[in-house]
Amino acid sequence: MAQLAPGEHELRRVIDEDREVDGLGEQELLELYRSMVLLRTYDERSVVYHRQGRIGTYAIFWNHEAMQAGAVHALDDEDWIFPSYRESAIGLLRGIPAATVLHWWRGHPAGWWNPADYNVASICVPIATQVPHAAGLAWGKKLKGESACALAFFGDGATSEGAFHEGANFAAVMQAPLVLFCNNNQWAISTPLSAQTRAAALVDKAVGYGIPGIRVDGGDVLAVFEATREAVERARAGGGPTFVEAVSYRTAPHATADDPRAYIDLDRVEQEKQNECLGRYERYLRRLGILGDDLDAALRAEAADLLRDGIAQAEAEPDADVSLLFENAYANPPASLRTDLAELRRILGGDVG
Ligand SMILES: Cc1ncc(C[n+]2csc(CCOP(=O)(O)OP(=O)(O)O)c2C)c(N)n1
Ligand SMILES: [Mg+2]
Repeated sequence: MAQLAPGEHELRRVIDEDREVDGLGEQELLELYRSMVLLRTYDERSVVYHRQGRIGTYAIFWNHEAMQAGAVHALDDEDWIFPSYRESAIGLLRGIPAATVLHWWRGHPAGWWNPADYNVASICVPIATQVPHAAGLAWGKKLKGESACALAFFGDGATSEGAFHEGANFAAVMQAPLVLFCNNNQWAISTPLSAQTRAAALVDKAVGYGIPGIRVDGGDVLAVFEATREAVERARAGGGPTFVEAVSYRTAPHATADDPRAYIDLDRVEQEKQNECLGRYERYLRRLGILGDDLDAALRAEAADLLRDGIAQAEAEPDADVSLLFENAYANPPASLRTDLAELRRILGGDVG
């Protein structure tokens, strides 16, 4: 079952083939678009907020929106999402306020949420460590006889990590209801995919775990939706995990602290930008006559308002007490921490906390 024929390296597509996806009516197609516009707006505003010094270093996800929205729309609310920093705003699609995610990027504790409130785990920065967490949760759901599954987002670089292997192998052995969703944007900061693996395609890794793999165009939201839905249906039916490789190209810097001009082919970036995922989907919906100028403008204004309110709310939050930097690090804090905290308060002029 897990053996992939060479032809299966081909990317599954919907938009470019001008076909339709079963079960997606006009309303669902527009909901997908709305989610992508929300994510795009969040991302573009966040780069501006960073430049204005209003949030800290930020991991840009421009041109990743199709992968994120397509995957999440294939889930039910009971299903769990395990994001990496690249999917930091994924919770917006589950009702997490924009202010909460912006707080997270401002390093404020108000940026933490209770994962069980939204079935969205906390944003994971250590590469691939969310994969075993997701495998464990999915296995737990199976043991309890519940129908929910879990989806873990991770990058191409993450597939070289031990935690990815442990999570994928464990989920496969336990037949846990897990979707291993790989955002293959072909870069891990400055490391290209060619230096990451000798595998012809990342989806080939599925064979080693004895699980099915699907390779899909990550810039095609409908293809991502369809592929993820297939993986989710298999998981719910007791068929265990699926590896989804969504192939795209990182057209923005890794993060606001990165300058990719030192290592990336700028012509290739420009070429990929021409086919970026939101514009591609917008053109598809306009072709079908589902989206017009007025509705598009209304959806974009709605997202812009949400972000304007979100940043205002985040900035209105009082600073956290600096003692938080020292708390919860040691069961028995060494005495030096107390002097360090006193020194920090002295430096800050005693006006914080
Ligand atoms: C365990 C660990 N090692 C190294 C890093 C530093 N680091 C941050 S992002 C990154 C690249 C990850 O690339 P990829 O998995 O392809 O995800 P992408 O950023 O492209 O979404 C690395 C190595 C880290 N965060 N965690
Ligand atoms: Mg990557």
